[in-house]
Amino acid sequence: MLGWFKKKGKKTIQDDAVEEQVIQNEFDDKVEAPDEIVDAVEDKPQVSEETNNGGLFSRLKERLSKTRDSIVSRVDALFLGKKVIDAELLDELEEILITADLGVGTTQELVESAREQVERHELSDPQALKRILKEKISGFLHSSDQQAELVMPEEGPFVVMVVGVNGVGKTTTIGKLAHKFVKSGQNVLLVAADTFRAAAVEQLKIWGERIGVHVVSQQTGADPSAVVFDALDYAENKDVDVIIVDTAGRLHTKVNLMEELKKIKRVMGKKIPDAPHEILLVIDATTGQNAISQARTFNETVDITGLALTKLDGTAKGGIVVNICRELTIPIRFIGIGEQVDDLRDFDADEFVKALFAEGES
Ligand SMILES: Nc1nc2c(ncn2[C@@H]2O[C@H](COP(=O)(O)OP(=O)(O)OP(=O)(O)O)[C@@H](O)[C@H]2O)c(=O)[nH]1
Ligand SMILES: [Mg+2]
Repeated sequence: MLGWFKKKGKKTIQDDAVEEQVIQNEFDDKVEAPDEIVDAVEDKPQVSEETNNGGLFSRLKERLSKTRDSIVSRVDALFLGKKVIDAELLDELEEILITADLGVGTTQELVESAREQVERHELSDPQALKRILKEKISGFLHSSDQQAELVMPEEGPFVVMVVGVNGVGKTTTIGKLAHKFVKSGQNVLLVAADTFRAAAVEQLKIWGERIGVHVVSQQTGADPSAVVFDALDYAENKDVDVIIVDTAGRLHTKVNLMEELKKIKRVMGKKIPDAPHEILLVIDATTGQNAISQARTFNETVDITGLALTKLDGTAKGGIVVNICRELTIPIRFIGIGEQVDDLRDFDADEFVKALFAEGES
């Protein structure tokens, strides 16, 4: 398992070295949220008991089962009983990969290289082709995971700004991420800069209450940049290690809303030099290929430093992970595999391939 964050110049924090104990935050303000919001959030399953790595891996495997069925099980069924690789088999393989959202470019690269190897008589056995497929997928996944861990500044709080289109899972990911930091002994502060959607502030406050983290907020309709400015002001003389800022969902094609993000970012930089240190784009894995254009546009606007890919548990189209790694140079830092607070995983390419191809302990 890779470490998932480190302080500049310090050792990586190992996820599995961290005790499962939740360290109470120094802030103990309690917030009251309306009943319907409490119900909506509390309907979600609570923290799972599972802590060992074997259990965590089998849960990952189980959550990726729809994607595994759409890629690996279909490939197995296609290859079953086949002795040779012919044009028809390659065409069907191409269709499977496209349907699983690996993307046209990725699929063509995979299938063309297989076709060439067959023509050169270097490849004839379908099982060997499956191995090659796995190696190539693994290669694509490794292409962007070099800087997967978060790097926190040596001094002052680590400021994370979370952005993305509507409903992708930003607020939920923030709750899960804040919980990870709290478990690692960090003092976390959440900032409700989604002042656009009614109930967005309450949603974040409920997360804050669940995980024992203070939330700075203002009323719906307030200027998000002002909320952020005041929050950073508030944090100035407190012992805060991590500040995570929630922002309103916005379509990447809406220029004025994208400009607003630039402003929020600028305000952070004025208050804390180099902030935000991390701009995390949340992408819904069920979105399909539109995810790539979302990432490109957000990146052009605010320079995305990392990706969180959510809802991989609910989709057969998890092949998008492969395409994102191939098409973008932005590392996938986290994957969301469910609605529970501990369903945010560090993205580990090797583990992902193992889970996808259903290998290892069950
Ligand atoms: N199955 C599953 N559901 C998820 C995951 N992440 C988030 N969700 C669900 O997706 C829905 C939307 O999540 P939010 O966190 O409110 O999304 P958001 O991006 O903050 O939405 P807006 O603020 O309205 O733009 C909720 O029902 C979440 O429980 C995940 O990894 N898996
Ligand atoms: Mg939200």
